Amino acid sequence: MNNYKKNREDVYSRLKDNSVLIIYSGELKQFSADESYPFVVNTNFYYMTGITQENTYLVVTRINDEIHETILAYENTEFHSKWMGDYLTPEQIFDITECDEVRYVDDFDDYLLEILNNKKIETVYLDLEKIAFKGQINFGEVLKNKIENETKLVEIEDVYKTITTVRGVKKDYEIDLYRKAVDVTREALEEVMKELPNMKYEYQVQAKFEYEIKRIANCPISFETIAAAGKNAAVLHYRANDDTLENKNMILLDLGALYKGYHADISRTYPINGKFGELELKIYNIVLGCNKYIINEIKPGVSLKDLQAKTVEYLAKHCVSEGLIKDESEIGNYYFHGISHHIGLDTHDPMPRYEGVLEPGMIISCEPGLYFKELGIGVRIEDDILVVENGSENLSKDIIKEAREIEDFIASHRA
Ligand SMILES: [Mn+2]
Repeated sequence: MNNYKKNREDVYSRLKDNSVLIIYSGELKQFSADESYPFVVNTNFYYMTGITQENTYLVVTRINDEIHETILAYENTEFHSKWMGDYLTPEQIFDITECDEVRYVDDFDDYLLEILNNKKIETVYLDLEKIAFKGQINFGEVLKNKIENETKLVEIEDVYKTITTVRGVKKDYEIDLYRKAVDVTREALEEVMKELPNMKYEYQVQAKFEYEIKRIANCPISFETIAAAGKNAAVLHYRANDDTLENKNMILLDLGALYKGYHADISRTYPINGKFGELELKIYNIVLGCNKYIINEIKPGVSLKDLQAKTVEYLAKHCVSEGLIKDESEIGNYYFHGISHHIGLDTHDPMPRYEGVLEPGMIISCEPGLYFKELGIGVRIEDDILVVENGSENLSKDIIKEAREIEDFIASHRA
């Protein structure tokens, strides 16, 4: 049984009998005349099928515990093949998904009616994730309205939390892909460090990283690269990357390579000229100490809330003892984000169990930071951590972060 089929089985095992599950891959968004935005697949659909093609449905009926899986996808036309290349053929879809049946997506409405007319079907499961973004269509909602217009005899249930809960615990094949995403990020960061002392602008650091991940493994970015020098590092989601590196001591990089759907999410803070200043080093080492302390605290049974409380306590205590703040209550001015989030098919993977506790197989970030804007200093050090039976494994442990190691690396590769 292949990975995607196994993922589907793990979801079905939590659903009721005499039901149908319908998941949609999403639509291509028009950009201008004949250009569209790059297609971003619904990650729940991808998790269950391995397909990244637009306008594709997974429809699964379960009747008297008999499961039947159908994929509905585009039919190739001469015109489309000539201009854009081929859509997946039915044979390719069988190969990727190991589903039972492939139909053309033009048949979707008829097929839906056929299923709803089956008197055995009592429940329809849809991905009804409520996204509050203005004006954006939720395809689950569209489908829900359509079904409610056709029949009042079925109960519609949201399957979003079920799928994301299954997704929360990563399978071995996913962990392998994640390791690859982190390793590409490591290799690219090393190339960045080698050239850093010769660079003049934040965007050159960004460009170097993004070029390298593309060159190494054809990876796109996990999210918009943050390359924030000096006081810009105090802006959490700094996007401009257009400032000069001149007269700034450090640059904060928050970035990652996206490998086959899996998002590395790494932060490192480097001295631009290759050597940490005294004050910079003091702040850097508090954040590094906190990063290592929290990684040690990550284990099954612990919640992200516990980790956050420990982070605040650690940073406050050390900032006071190093004379950076007078009272521990001031720490909120210099550390003001969460220590951790789940990572996987999304950079911020859905967290249905945010209130719950960590389990083996979950992958989370560990990203303490300190931001002293008035000093022109911001530091964040972020690793990607796999929760294992007896604690945690730092998947990004090979991306160097000791101040001395960074200085030595830059010095020994200086052009
Ligand atoms: Mn992060």
